[in-house]
Amino acid sequence: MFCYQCEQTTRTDSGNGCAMAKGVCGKDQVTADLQDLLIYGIKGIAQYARRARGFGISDREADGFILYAMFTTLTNVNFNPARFIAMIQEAARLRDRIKARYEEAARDRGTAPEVLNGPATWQPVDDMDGLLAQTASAAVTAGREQVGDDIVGLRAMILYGLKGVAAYAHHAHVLGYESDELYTRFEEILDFLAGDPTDAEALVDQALAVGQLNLKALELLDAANTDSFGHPEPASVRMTPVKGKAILISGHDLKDMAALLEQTKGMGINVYTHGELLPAHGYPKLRAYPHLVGNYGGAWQDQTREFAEFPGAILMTSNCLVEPHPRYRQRIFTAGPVGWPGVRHIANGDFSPVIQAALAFPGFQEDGPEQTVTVGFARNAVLGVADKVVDAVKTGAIRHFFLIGGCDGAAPGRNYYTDLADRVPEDSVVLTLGCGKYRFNRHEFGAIGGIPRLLDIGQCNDAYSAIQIASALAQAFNCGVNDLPLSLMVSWFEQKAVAVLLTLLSLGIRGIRLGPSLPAFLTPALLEQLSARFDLKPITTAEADIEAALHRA
Ligand code: FS2
Ligand code: SF4
Repeated sequence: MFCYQCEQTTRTDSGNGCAMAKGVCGKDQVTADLQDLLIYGIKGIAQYARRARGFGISDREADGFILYAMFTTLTNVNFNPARFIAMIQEAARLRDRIKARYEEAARDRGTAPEVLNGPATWQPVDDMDGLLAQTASAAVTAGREQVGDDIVGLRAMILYGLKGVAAYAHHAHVLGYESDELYTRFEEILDFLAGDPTDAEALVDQALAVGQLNLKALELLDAANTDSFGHPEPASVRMTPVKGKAILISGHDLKDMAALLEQTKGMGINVYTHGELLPAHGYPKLRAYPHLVGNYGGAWQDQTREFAEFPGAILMTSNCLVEPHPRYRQRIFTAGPVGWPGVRHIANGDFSPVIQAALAFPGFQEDGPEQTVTVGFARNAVLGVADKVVDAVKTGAIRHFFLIGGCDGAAPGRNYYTDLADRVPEDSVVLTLGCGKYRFNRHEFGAIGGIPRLLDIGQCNDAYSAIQIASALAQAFNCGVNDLPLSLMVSWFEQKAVAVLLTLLSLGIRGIRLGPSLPAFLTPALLEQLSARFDLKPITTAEADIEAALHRA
């Protein structure tokens, strides 16, 4: 096992990465190795899918499978070895189907099909021991002795960025939004990785191409969400319980949430959002369900305590899942890409088992005190008052915008982001995005001329909204995004954040502050390169970084 895909990876003097029997996230060696093999199998599909497209052949089932299967390998998504074994076999089946179609098309046109190697020829064996014996060439560090840490790090950055793209594109896919252009580029980049590239410049170019591809995925997801559920609007969300039976829904998936709300209609069960589903309250078509009563709990890393205390059923629709405690193992369910051995999985969108569990548990015995937060400042809502915002900047009422975007985690260094939000001067606005906000979104921030000082744009999945807001402001001021009084303070944790960071870099955005620690897969040489080209900087202290942002240091 070797994995260094997330921020919380093991860091030691002798090297960074989770390499023992279990990763910090709880992923065991078998699951980690099976995930590597699955990625290897997916590269094999892409090798043939890319070539088949040259003959006008595409395979939508394989395209969708690639997104779903890659999503299962993100941090805190799926820990169930049995699911990985099944997906590895499915990857080989899909690859062989596309291979046959590609070779037939080539022969029909009188050309010899290309003879491919690596993942294209891999034959996964049926039994677990045999499979695990095949992991050497699939490991993320394969070839490190020959090519060195910089090349392995660049390959890893591309792969992890693609995992993030896969997650975003999968959320769009389940709502019926797909793009051939996205699939084509995605598979081209996977095919590039399958060739074990060693040219550093080409690798950097492909990493930025992943950033551009991610922008397409984010745009597609934004269209999927807003077409399906309306544009988010500012909405006040209750943060305390309401008496009655209860279901808690966590993760990011709006389709699962809509289906759960529909299936619990009129049953006397209250539905609460958790974690990254908090911004879902801003969508008019979701908010319209009266039994969507509020939000419960905070960010993902607090779930063991919060889920244990929640007196109903719990549904995880995507990351971040941590090992379910026995106190709630019988009433937590997974859906979509998520999995944990022994935890019941809803594969068909029928949430009856979740509803039965909710009815069997006592629910909340009384109402909690009223406490609310406001969500829903996505692009449409912010740009709807763009004139007011632009005027406030012109008159000096708003001096600066701090976008605190990204994830939360258990590391103590993450207090930086709370300090930052609390210390931002009174004449500046804090924009939030992702689950990093839960540490401070109940604090009092007030308003500037009627504009709230804390504007929540949404999930990490809503990064497109943030980019659109920044672009529109730049247009209004007739300048570039880098010239706006805007500082991006990115708190990264997992691979979606890698994808978003690559998007921002590919858009030429400079001076991003990244923390709480820098990616372990980036070597000092790579960091130096990114810093020279994009002025990418590590966080320091909240006071110093605010000072530097205000004075553009
Ligand atoms: Fe937070 Fe976890 Fe949103 Fe990330 S709930 S760290 O995977 O996706 O952000
Ligand atoms: Fe370690 Fe993160 Fe990989 Fe889990 S996902 S094994 S914590 S690097």
